[in-house]
Order: sequence, then structure tokens, then C-alpha cells
Amino acid sequence: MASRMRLSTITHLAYAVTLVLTAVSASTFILSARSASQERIAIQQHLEIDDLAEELAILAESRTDEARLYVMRGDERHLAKFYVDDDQEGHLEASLEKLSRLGISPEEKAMFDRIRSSADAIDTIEKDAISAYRAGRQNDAQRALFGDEHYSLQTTLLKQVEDVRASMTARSQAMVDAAKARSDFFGNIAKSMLVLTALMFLAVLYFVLSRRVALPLIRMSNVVTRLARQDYDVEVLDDNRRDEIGEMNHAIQIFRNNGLERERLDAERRKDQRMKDLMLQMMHRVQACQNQEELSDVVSRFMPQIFPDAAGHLFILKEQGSTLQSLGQWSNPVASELHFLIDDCWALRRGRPHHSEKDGDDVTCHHIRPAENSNLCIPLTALGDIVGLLYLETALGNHTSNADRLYFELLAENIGLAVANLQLRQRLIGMAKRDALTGLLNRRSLDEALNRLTENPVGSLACLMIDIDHFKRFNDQFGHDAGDAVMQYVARILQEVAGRQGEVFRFGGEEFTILLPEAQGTDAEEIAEQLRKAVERAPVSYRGRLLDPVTISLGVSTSPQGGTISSVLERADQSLLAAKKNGRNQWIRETIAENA
Ligand code: GH3
Ligand code: MG
Ligand code: MG
Repeated sequence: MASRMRLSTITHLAYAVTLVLTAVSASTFILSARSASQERIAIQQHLEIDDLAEELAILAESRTDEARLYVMRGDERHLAKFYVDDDQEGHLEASLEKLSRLGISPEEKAMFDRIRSSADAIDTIEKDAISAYRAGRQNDAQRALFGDEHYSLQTTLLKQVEDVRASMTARSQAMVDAAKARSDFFGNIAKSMLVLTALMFLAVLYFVLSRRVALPLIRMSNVVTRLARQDYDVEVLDDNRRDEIGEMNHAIQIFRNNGLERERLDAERRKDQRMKDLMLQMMHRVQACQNQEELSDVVSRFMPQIFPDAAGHLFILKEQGSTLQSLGQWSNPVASELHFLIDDCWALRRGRPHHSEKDGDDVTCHHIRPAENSNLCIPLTALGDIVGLLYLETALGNHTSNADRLYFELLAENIGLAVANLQLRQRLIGMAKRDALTGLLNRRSLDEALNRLTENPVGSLACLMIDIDHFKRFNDQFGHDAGDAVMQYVARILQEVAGRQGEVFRFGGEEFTILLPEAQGTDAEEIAEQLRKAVERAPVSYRGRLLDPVTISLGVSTSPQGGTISSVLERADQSLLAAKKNGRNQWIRETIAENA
């Protein structure tokens, strides 16, 4: 409750309590003072009663004296004094009675009554004595005034006055004590109130300064210091206060929330930036790939970094085929087949990205098995032709954002172009390296191979130069196409027989070269003979017509026995020429210098 109060409310409350306490304390001070004045009045009253009682006793005594003197001397002045005293005594008695009516106890009243009756009795005796004296009975009068009765009455009166004075003293002492006790009591209460007020004031001061101001300020100062250091983990407690400190706390909370939001946005921006950087890196590498294996490596390395939540496959369409085959995968995709036909994929059929998921609204591709995930197929195209498919799967409920989809499509476009480029490149390389008619490696490839061998020599190398015998004849007799067919036929046999041990090249025209690394001269001779026989053996027909038997002549050279690698072709060619001269359909191995 206190925590909801404003500081001003607390201080106002404290003022009110202090005011009440002060009022109570002032009242008790007044009460205490009044008790003191009552005490004074009581003392005053009793002193007066005391004095009067004493005066009464003295007066009674002096009257007795005057009466006695009168009856002894017969002087009228004493009689006059007696009556004056008698009057005075009457006045005193009246005063006494008036005073004694003010707060007098019944016992005291009885005491006064007794005094008065004693005084009256003495009075009567004395007045009787004066009458007797006047009547001439001086002895009777003297006897009455000095007699035992008068004496005992006078003694009783004095004793009674003494008693009443003692009683009054006791009573006034009691009253003084009571008034003092009351005064002390109220005084103590007043003092306690003052002490309470002071304590209250100190407590409020302590509470306000320490609990409600200093502590929260220290806490807030710590929080602000940490927030200034961008440490947003710091907790700003919501103390629900509605005072100035509460407002400051609220402001700090807003400050922290803003900081957190800014940090979140920063993190998001950094993440997005990192994603874009990665995508850029990936696209650069994709475009620099020299073959599909490299492409697969780049894609399956970068995709999980860019999209950690998505697994996938990179499918490539075989050239002139209709089957897609997974070239690479990442993050263990589970739902798709590894090979499938174009028609099994809705995306490939429609040429547009296709999204489907288990129990979803859209149809699922046939190459996708039912699994607890959602799938996205994006066709890879180049210049309108399908070259492959980018397949992605995420856990169900892990929706790919529109931005992610855009990125996927951007990457798919990039990968599609790269695949098309690679295919084009493969074709160009093939065209540059191979001969279109026979499919054998061309003269350029032969030069490259020889350069390679020159730079990195192998143990031994054999070279076969082959020329089709009287080839011109096939062209002339059966036409150029028949010549081509003979060329293809010979090329096929050369490839079949020597392809495993070495490389077969079309040297040019109807001449071929075979390089046999690690082959000794005898091995080469053996292969040359096998080739010669194989070509010679099979009859060749073209468009239903049996052609003349085809034969070849071969020249064999070796390195290092016969000479350097750079001269191996020339030497084989010379041996070929020798074979031609020698009658064709034969092989001749170069003459080794030592043997010559
Ligand atoms: P030899 O036994 O002395 O080698 O006689 P040959 O007729 O085989 O030799 P020649 O050099 O006189 O003839 C080769 C012919 O091969 C010349 C050329 O027209 C023909 N030729 C070269 N390349 C091709 C080709 O690609 N296709 C066809 N059909 N003929 C070709
Ligand atoms: Mg020739
Ligand atoms: Mg020839």
C-alpha cells in the first residue's frame, strides 16, 4: 500500500499525525497546568480555614479573658471588649462556615459543628456569668468562669480546633498529592507525546530519505549505469510506485525497452546482413565452379549457413534426359527421392516454385514422401530450359518467410545459370578436345598430352602412329559418308583395343595416334599387332553394301629407349612411312640407335 503512495501523501500524512500528537501534547500540558492551579487553590483554601480556626480559638480565649477580667474588676471596658470579641467571633464563624462549605467532608463538617457547639457552650457559660455578676452574684460568676466546666469546655474547644487543623492539613496534603500526581501524569503524557512526535518525525524522515528515496535512487543509478554500458540484461523492477521515483523508474523501463528493441533490430539487421553476405559469397563461388562436383560442394556448404532451418537437395537434370538426380544435399533432408522424373514434380511441370506440406491445401509432388515437414521445390532454369531443381524442406510450422522465399528464388536463379554454364562449358571443352566425327581426342589434346608427359615424364612411353591404307579409295568409290563410316569403324576398334592401356587420338585425316604410358617396346608391338588384326578381321558394310577390306599400317616408337618424348611422334611417323613403303597392313618399330 505504502509503495503506491506518493511522497507528498506520505509527508502530508506525517504532518497530520505530528499535528494531532502536538495537539494531544498541548492539551495534556494544559490539563497538567490546571491540576497545578487546583493544587494551589486547595492549599490556599486550607490555609484560610486553618487561619480562621486558629483565629476562632484565639478569639474564644481572648473573650474568656475579657469576661474573667470583667467579673474580677467590674470594669465596663472589659465587658465592651467581650461583646466586640463576641461579634468578631460571630463573623469568624460565619466565614468559617462559608469556607467550610467548599469541599468539606462530613467528618470535617461534624468537627466544625462540634467546635461551634463547644464555643456556644462556653459563650453561654460566660454570658450567664456576666448576667450573674450584674445581678451581684460575683462569686457565682467567678466560679462559673474559673470552674471546671468552663475549663474543660475551653480545653475541648482548643483540642477540637487542633484536630480540625490537623485534619485539614492531612486533607490538603492529600489533595496536593492528588493534584501533583495528576499534574505529573498529564505532564508525562505530554512529554511522551513530544517524544512520539519527535520519533515520528525522525521515522518519516528516515523512511522518506532512506527507504523511499535513497535506496531506490541507488538502485536506479546502478541500473542506469548498466544501461549506459548497453547491458540490457539488467532488471528494472516494476515497483508500482506512483510518485516521482516511480515515474523515474517507469522512464528507465521505457529506456531499457527501447534499448532492447534497438538491440533486437540491430541483431536482425546484422543477421540479415550476414545472410546477404553469405548469399553473395555463395553466388560468387557458384559462378566460379568448374564442374558439378564443385557446384554441389559450394551449395551444400553455404545453404545450411544461410538458412539454418532448411534441409535440401540440389537436383540436376541429365542433359537430353528426363531424370533428375541429387547432386548434393545438406542438413539431412528426409522426404524426397534421390532420383525422379520431371513429371514427378509439380514445380518442374509448371515451371514455377511449388510449396506443399503434410495435410496442407496444395498437392504434394510424387517425389516427396509424406513426412512431418513442409517442402518447397524451385525449378532451376536457364534461358527457359529446365536444368535442375532446388528442393528445400523445413519442419512443419517453421514457416519460411516471404523474404526467405525471395532469397531462395534468387539463389535458384543463380544456381540454374551456373548449371547451364557448366553444361555449356562441358560441351565447349568436349568440342575443343575431341573430334566430332570419331569422338576421339583431337590433335590439340595430343599436343597437350605430350606436353604433360614432357613436363612430368613417366617411366617409359610408347607411341603408335596409325594410317588407314588406301583410304582415298573408300571416298572415291563409295562416297565421303562411307569414308566417314570407315573412319568411325577404325576409331572404335582402336578405342576398344587400346583405350584401357593408353589414350587414342585422331591425329588428322585418316591418321591416328596412340600414347601408351608405362609401356615397353614389346608391349607396344603386341598392341600394334592386335590392332592390325582386329581392323583387318572385320568386314565393313555401309548402307547394305560390303566395303573393301580395311587395313591399317602402324609405326611404333618408344621413349626414352628410342629418343626424347618430344621426338616420339616424328619417330613413329617415320616407322609408319616405312610400313607403308614395306607394303602396308603391317607395323614397324623404329630402329633403336644402339642396335643400328
Ligand atoms: P595411303 O595408303 O598411302 O595412306 O593412301 P591413302 O589414300 O590412305 O592416302 P591419302 O593421303 O592419299 O588420302 C587420304 C585421304 O583421306 C584424303 C582425304 O580426302 C581423305 N580424308 C581426310 N579426312 C577425311 C575425312 O574426315 N572424311 C573422309 N571421308 N575422308 C577424309
Ligand atoms: Mg594419310
Ligand atoms: Mg592413308
